[in-house]
Amino acid sequence: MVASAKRKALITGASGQDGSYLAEKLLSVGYEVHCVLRNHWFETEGLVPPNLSISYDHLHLHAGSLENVLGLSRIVREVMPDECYHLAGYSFVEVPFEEEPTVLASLVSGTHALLAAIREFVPECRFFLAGSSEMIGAAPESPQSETTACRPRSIYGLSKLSGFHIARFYREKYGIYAVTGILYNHESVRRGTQFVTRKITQGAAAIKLGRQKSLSLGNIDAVRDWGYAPDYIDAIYRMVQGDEPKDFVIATGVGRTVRDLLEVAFGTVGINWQDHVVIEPKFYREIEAVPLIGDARAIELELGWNATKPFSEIIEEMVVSDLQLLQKA
Ligand code: F7E
Repeated sequence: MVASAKRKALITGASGQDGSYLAEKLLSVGYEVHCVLRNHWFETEGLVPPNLSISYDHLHLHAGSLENVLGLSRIVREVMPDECYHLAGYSFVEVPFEEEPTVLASLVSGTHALLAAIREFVPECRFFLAGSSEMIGAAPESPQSETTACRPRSIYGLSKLSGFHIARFYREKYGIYAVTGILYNHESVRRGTQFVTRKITQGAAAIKLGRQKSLSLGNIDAVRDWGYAPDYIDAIYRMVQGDEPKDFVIATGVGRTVRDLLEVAFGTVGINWQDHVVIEPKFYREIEAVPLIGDARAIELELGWNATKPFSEIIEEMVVSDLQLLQKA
C-alpha cells in the first residue's frame, strides 16, 4: 500500500495568537505546516516566537512579509500548499494617521499577492482570509450576520473589507476556493497585552501580587462579543474543509461590557475592581450606536460549529495564566 502524502498548509501570521493555535491544530491532524514569519525572527540564532514554543520544531519556516509581495508569491510557488490561511496583518483597530498607508497597502496587497500566486501556481489550493467584525463597523442591526451591510469606521476595517472583496472576486472570477471568516473578538492566554481582555487579566494578576496598584482603562461601557480563540480556529478549519466556499460570521452571539470583564477578572483574584480602575480619556473610543455582536447561526447550521467555552471560563483561565507568568518573572 502506498502511503498518502501529507496535506500541506501555509500560514501567514503564525507567531500570533490565532496562527500559533492553528499550527498546532494542523500538526495534530497530520499536516505538513509551513509558516511565513517576519525576517527579524531569523536574525538571532535560537530566537523562537513565544507562541510557537510548542510547535516550533515541527514547522517549516519561511522569511517573508506582507510588504514583500514578490517574496510571498515565491513562497507559494515553492511550497505549493493545499491550504493557505492568511492571518497576518495589523490587528489594532485604532490606526495612527501616519500609518494608514502602510496598513491599507499591506492588508490589501498581501491578500492579493497570495491569491494571485494561488491562481497562477496552485489553483486547487483552498484560501482562508481572517476578516473582522470591524468590516461591518457602523452596523444597522444587532446581532450582525453575513448579510448585514458593511460600513467600516476605521482604516483597519476598510482594509479587511477590501481583502474580503478580493477573496470574493477570486472565487467568483477564477473559481478559487477562497473564503473569509468574519471574526468577532476572540481571546486566550496568548492574546497580546494591548487588547482589553489581556490588559485586564494581566492587571488583575499584577494587582493581586502587589506589583501594580491601579489599572487605567478607557470606556468600560463598551460592548463586545468575546469568544475563545481555539474555538475560532476550529471554525476556520471547518470553513476550509467545506463542500463549497462560503463566508461565515464566527461569534458567540452574546454581548458583554468591559465592566462584565472586570467583574470576572478581579473576581477570580478576590479583589474589588472599583478600588483599582482609573478611567483615562486617552484610552477612550467612540461607543457604537449598535454594538458589534455576531449571529453565527449559519456556520452552526451548515458546518456544525459551536462556541464551547463560556466567557467566564475564558477570562478565569487568562487570569490564572497571568498569575503564573508573573510569579515566574
Ligand atoms: O478593545 C474597549 C475598546 O482593543 C475592545 C482585534 O482583534 O477585535 C479586536 O479589536 C473594547 C473596545 O479589541 C480599553 O474601546 C476600554 O470597545 O480589546 P480591544 P478591538 O478594538 O475590539 C476585532 C474584532 C479585531 O478584528 C481586531 O483585530 O474595549 N476598551 N478600555 C479598551 N480597549 C483597549 N485596548 N484598552 C483599553 O484600555
